[in-house]
Amino acid sequence: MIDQERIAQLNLGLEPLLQPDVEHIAAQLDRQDSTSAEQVIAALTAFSVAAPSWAVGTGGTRFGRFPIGGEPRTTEEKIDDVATLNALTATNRSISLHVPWDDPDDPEGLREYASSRAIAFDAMNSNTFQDNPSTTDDGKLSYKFGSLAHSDSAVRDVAVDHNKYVIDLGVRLGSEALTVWLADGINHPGQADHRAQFERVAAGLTAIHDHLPDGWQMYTEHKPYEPAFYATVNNDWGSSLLLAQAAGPRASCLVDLGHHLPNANIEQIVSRLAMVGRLGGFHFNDSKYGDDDLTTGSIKPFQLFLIFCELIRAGDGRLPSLAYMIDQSHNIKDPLEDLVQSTEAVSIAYAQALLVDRPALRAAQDANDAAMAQQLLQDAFRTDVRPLVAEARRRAGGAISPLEAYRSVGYRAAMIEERGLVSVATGL
Ligand code: RM4
Ligand code: MN
Ligand code: MN
Repeated sequence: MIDQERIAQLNLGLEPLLQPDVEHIAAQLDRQDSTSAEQVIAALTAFSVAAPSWAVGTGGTRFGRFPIGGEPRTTEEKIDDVATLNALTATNRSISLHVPWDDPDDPEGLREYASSRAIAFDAMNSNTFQDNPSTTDDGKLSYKFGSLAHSDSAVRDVAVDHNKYVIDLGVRLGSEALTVWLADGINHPGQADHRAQFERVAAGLTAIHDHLPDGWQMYTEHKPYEPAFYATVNNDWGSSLLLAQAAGPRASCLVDLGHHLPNANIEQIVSRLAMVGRLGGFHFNDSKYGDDDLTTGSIKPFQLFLIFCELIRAGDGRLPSLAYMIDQSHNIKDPLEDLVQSTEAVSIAYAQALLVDRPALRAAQDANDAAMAQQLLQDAFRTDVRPLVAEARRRAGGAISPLEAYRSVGYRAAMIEERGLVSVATGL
């Protein structure tokens, strides 16, 4: 674990450099009579984005996997890594588990463990895309041809039961949501009936929804392809919305930024789902081609900014309280470094979106003044808000420069020492 004293010490050297930058942007924002620097800092301080338990280990590709060393071997160690991340960023106060990659024997003990490190449990994720002997009738049933969409009701039943199990586990951990991403689909045209598959998934999700305890939410997550390469059942936001509507009032759609066909207008999708009250949350990442799971904001930072603009529009000036999570797979970077960078990118996009002069934008839109509308967006997007993001982190006890701090405390080397060079995390 990274000790806060050490972070404070590292910050001391950077503070004299940071303060003039913070003052400069504060003065700039004052002149513009827009959101003030203090308001941005307060919003950032309240914001948290969950880290996925499956992304603190190195991900693989179909071609290989190169463990980085010191990877967490247990859910406890994954929590330790997220606590370390949060010590640096002060912006990742919860972890999202994936079951059965994470399947604690003692959920209350795990909850205690996490809370002693100031980490809460975000949405639970159910895995019915791999065969799990423990939940598929001793391995007699298989998800090879689907789970909730399967033609065999016995397979559908174990998939529903698994989701109920994940909800029950989540209750014991203090989570309040379930995310359902399904690999169900069709690889070869004609292999299955589109409509029958969809109706079976809708029925399964309804049964899962019926099991939600009070106060719980459920998210349907769409994805156009992979591992099914001809069609997936929950392929896009339209299908996701239909499924959420079919499942019940507490189901809404989760938008994973990498789960769209190239050039999809994700910010418009966000607007539509928010409009009908079915926007549930996000899996942040970035991509060039498909579900690349690259560092958030590394390829399309403007898109990320526009998404946050839509969110603030939906929340009438404030960020709606949805499930904000990161979902990434790191093949060559140190996963914690990548998560630090993604968290920073999300905070930057959020801060920039807060700077948009919304009344002026609305006026420009109503006057059909496209040039002014563009300028207003660009003014916000081109503002270097990094000092505000760093200042918010500093005030919350995080690191002014989290990547540098992470490297200088030698966390990875210490973990290699403790956990070994070839430890392997469960996950992708
Ligand atoms: C999927 C999807 C899900 C995640 C799995 C591991 O592509 O993004 O959210 O749980 O990967
Ligand atoms: Mn996802
Ligand atoms: Mn994905």
